Amino acid sequence: MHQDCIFCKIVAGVIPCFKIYEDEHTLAFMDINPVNPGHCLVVPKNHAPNLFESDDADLARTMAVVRKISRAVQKALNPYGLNLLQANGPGAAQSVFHLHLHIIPRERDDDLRMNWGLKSGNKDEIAAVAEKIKEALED
Ligand code: DGP
Repeated sequence: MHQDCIFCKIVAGVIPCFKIYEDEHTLAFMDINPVNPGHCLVVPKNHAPNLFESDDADLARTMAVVRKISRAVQKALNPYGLNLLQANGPGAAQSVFHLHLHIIPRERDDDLRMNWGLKSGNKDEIAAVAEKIKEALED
């Protein structure tokens, strides 16, 4: 665990999150600043600051979980579309330096641009969407 890494703290359970899925190597949880409802993140538990420094096995496992969660999001929310996004470096608007994949459900005409402003989401709404995604994972 990296002392100053917020996602390491979430992985360790020191900071709470709306968890969707966890296994030995990977954690999926809701983004606290959702750009659209259902916006969630998948991280390897082992710290790597970005894609360049990631471990092959961790990356492969993370991507497998990204697909699993994306399927659940698709089933639970039936979005207009779904994007994956992964940022490397401040120039790419990376703000948390622990490798993570964004799963972003799209809404019709949401006019979403790649670098959106971070705005706090409504916690009750985030929790409710997390439950829907978790139910779809169990099916
Ligand atoms: P990026 O800008 O690509 O590094 O994305 C980081 C995302 O992490 C951003 O969408 C907001 C989210 N985020 C930041 N801090 C927290 C937190 O403490 N909890 C959760 N759940 N998400 C966070």
